[in-house]
Amino acid sequence: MDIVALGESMVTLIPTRPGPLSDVPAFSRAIGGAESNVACAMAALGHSARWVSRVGTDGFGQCVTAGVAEYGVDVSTVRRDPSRPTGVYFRTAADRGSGAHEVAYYRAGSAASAMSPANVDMNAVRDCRILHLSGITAALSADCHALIHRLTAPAADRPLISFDINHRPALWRGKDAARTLLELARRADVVFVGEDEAAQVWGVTGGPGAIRRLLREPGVLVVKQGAWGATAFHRQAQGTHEPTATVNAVPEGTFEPSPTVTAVSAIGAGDSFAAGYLSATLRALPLRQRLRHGHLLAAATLTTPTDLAPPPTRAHADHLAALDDAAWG
Ligand code: KDG
Repeated sequence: MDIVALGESMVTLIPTRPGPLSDVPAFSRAIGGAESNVACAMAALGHSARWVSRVGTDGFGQCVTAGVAEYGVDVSTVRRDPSRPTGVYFRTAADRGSGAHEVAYYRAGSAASAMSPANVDMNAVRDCRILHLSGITAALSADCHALIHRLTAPAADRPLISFDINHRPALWRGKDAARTLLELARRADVVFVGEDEAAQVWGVTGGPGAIRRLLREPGVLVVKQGAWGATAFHRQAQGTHEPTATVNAVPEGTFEPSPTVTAVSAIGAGDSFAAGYLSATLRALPLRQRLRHGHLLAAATLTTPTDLAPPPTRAHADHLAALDDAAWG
């Protein structure tokens, strides 16, 4: 597999009109899950992708699994647990001023929250070029945390570990998000984090360079800076699929501005960004092109109400990413 993504996916209830959860009268059903969002976008771009997880035997488990499979993702190792439900979450439309969403999770005790090193097919997880994980899974349960800890353990033959911090405060109440997320990020090869997210979790406010120092200079660090752009640091070759010569990294970090779009909802945009960046990494494109592919996929999701938008085709994305700097500035 080019990529394996492990994590919980849920039925997502999207409001049919703006307003607080207390007022919204009806919702439409979609699917969401940070890691499966990445797998779906990668599959849509032509990569082989697998999603590894657990769902209930309820209809929602069937719906989520079928929805991910529709993108061409391998779901053959997703296990169904008759004793636990599939997670569900509701959210509001983005607030007009702040862009924030009100989110209500119904996922405590879900089938995915019972994932552990004992009930997940570890060979299916490790048999890939990139293993994509996120901080969400570590927050779900002690077993899930143990699983992520095991998968990020140093090992000579492990795949490239991509880790998106994905700080979800609602999942960390009473738990130490800062310490856990820092420890996991320091074990990863490629780390994605929002500049605002790093400030929220770790209180680090000195920009991308300060985040890099805190994380002890991971092989690749991508700091997302919202509507402004993103900065990537690339320390060294990350495996045989990563010819250093084509990367064009600079020590102070490579900044690439975001295209200007009218955002409908930011939920899922970070996953799309990661997919674009990782897809371009697998294709050994230069660093600026990796950032541009990340921005292009994020723009597609930003402009839709759902957690994942079908990405542009690879040929279309290549065309847009190759436009000159004036079009990107
Ligand atoms: O990144 C988008 C995800 O947050 C969304 O799809 C739902 O996985 C989700 C979560 O745990 O919030």
